[in-house]
Amino acid sequence: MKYILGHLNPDTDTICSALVYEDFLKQKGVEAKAMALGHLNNETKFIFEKFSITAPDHVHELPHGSEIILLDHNEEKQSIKNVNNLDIVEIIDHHKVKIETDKPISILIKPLGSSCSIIAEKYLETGFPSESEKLGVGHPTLSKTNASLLIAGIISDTLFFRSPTTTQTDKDLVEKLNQIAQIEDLEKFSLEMFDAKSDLGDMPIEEVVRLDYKVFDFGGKNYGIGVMETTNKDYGINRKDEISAKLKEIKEKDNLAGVFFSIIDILEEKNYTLTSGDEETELFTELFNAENQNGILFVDKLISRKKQIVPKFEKHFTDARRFTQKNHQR
Ligand SMILES: [Mn+2]
Repeated sequence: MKYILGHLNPDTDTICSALVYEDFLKQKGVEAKAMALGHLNNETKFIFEKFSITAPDHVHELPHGSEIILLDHNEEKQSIKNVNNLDIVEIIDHHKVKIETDKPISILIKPLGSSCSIIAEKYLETGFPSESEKLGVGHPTLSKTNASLLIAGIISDTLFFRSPTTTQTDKDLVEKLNQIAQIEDLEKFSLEMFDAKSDLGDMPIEEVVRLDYKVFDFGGKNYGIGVMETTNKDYGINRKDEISAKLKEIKEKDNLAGVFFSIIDILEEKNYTLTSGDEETELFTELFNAENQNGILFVDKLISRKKQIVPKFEKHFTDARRFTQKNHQR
């Protein structure tokens, strides 16, 4: 059995790509099971209700030596707890590569807007057959529901093509997929998704922060970066003091060098960031030329953690390390 695992704090792309890939592998005659490393967010729940999908089982740890496929991530810190004693047999992802393996494995990493795009391309290789074509064992076809799930993943990760991570391929794939999915109004569908994601009610603040949260190793130090992609930015801004206090707490508790939390207004494409302390505020302000608005760091058009935020940090810490090394050599 191959377990297909998306990343911790799962989002729509990670869940949908894993589920559809499970179906793809099964149709190829491979025993596979998609599992979720955490609760589904409200956007994913909305999708599952809309298309009557059963949520994948949760998993916290797997038995030693289990075969796993990493989907939508390749970093240990974003993966299942005991990833180190599991057997990674395959990786499918669209993030920067940061992995070392002890044997050759199958790796498919593409600079596309979502992992669902990469899974969609697997069907494209065989001409995008719809379910009605009944090609027989070993020739996967795409059901209406699965085509819808792939569209949902692409829309979610690219913020319906607003994110700078979007490629022409993502747009072309959505058009092709929708010939099977037949979603009437994609714009309307995307707004329903974003509104569902933005509806957090009285969720405890720690859950709010960790809803879309990842830990990164920058120059040997660990930093947490959470984002809240929303159509209701005031929800986060109104809770800014609670959030800042929680970021400080998480920094201590998880032994991190710093924690950042970006409220991202999807429709206006604006970023409002909170941090775990003065040093972090200074760093963020410097890196992104942010404007301090009553304790919130405002940056226009900064909406992608993957393509805009993380690379800036990476570069900053790599340059800093080079500088120190050079000074040591002298
Ligand atoms: Mn993704």
